[in-house]
Amino acid sequence: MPPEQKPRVLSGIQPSADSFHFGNYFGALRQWPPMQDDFDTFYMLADMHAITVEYDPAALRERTYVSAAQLIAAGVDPERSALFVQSHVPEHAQLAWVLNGITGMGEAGRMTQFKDKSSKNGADSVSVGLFTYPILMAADVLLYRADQVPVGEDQRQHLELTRDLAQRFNHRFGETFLVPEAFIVKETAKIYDLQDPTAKMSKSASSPNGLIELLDDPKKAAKKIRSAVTDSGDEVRFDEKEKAGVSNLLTIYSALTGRTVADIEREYVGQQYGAFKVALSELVADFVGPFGERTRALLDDRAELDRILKAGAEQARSVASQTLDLVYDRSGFVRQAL
Ligand code: ATP
Ligand code: LTN
Repeated sequence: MPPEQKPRVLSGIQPSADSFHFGNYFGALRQWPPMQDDFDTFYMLADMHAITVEYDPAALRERTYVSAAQLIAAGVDPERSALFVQSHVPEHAQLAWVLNGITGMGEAGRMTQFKDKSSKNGADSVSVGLFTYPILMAADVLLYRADQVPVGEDQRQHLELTRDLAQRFNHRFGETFLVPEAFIVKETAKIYDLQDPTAKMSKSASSPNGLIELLDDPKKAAKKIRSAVTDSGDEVRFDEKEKAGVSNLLTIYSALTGRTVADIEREYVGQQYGAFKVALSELVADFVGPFGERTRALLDDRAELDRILKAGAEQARSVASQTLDLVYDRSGFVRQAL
């Protein structure tokens, strides 16, 4: 199929850490490369989202490159996808402003991620940018008229808001946006912290041992798996309520091998956690080792990364500018004389 006939996908990730973690990877990123077969794919480094909390500019710049390299190492193919940096495409900020005008304070205030983050940091230290973050995210998606948006469970509510805003704009100003769907893989929609298996694996985890980073040293990653918190029983069985830690490890095992959870349970019948954790720790080390090497090799050629991101931004802009033109027109802005 020629690319213009394929349905579109857009997703984004913030370059807000030195490495992506297993939550990002299994929850979202892993879905990105296979979607290149059937969709016209746009993958974005959300640097403008990353400045909504306190940050260091030099670190942001470096993390943007490291993030681009990790996406390519994970299988995003710049020949088949537009891989780009959000701030290279000014239409994102421009559309976000228009959408600000049709978003209610109340509906923005109901976003649970904002509520969680602001209650953690104290409401006074939270920026207006963090509050309007989901509106920028809606702009990201709607500019490309994306059909599907592959993300983890924690982004579902933001996608609901995106859908609401698309419908509202279409209703008030005429059909303009496509109403997108969240693409969430149930089994891996939420990966939990290894030290606190009731909390989601997150960059801002309380203990660094709670998350496997894709750029972790393989030995360190293996050790984190061996010392993951499991309950006091000894049966390798999937039971999210009673055995949250083991269940999380089973999810990771299944995702890494493509085997079903039931099949893995069967292999470990009559064995204790030890053998299971050792086997998983080896799988994890075998995954992060080559992944880190691929990423570091890509980072050795910054000029090539710059070239890839430039081509991606050009491709993205050619689509985004058309949508924005239509939006400005529908919004009643006077067109500049030619
Ligand atoms: P964090 O909480 O680690 O700071 P985040 O959700 O704020 O992460 P991103 O790095 O932008 O920010 O997330 C990128 C993608 O990873 C999103 O699609 C998100 O849903 C997904 N994701 C993040 N954590 C997890 C998790 N623990 N399980 C499943 N998916 C996750
Ligand atoms: N807010 C998202 C990252 C993100 C995104 C997007 C995801 C920014 N823009 C557009 C999908 C579509 C997060 O994962 N924290």
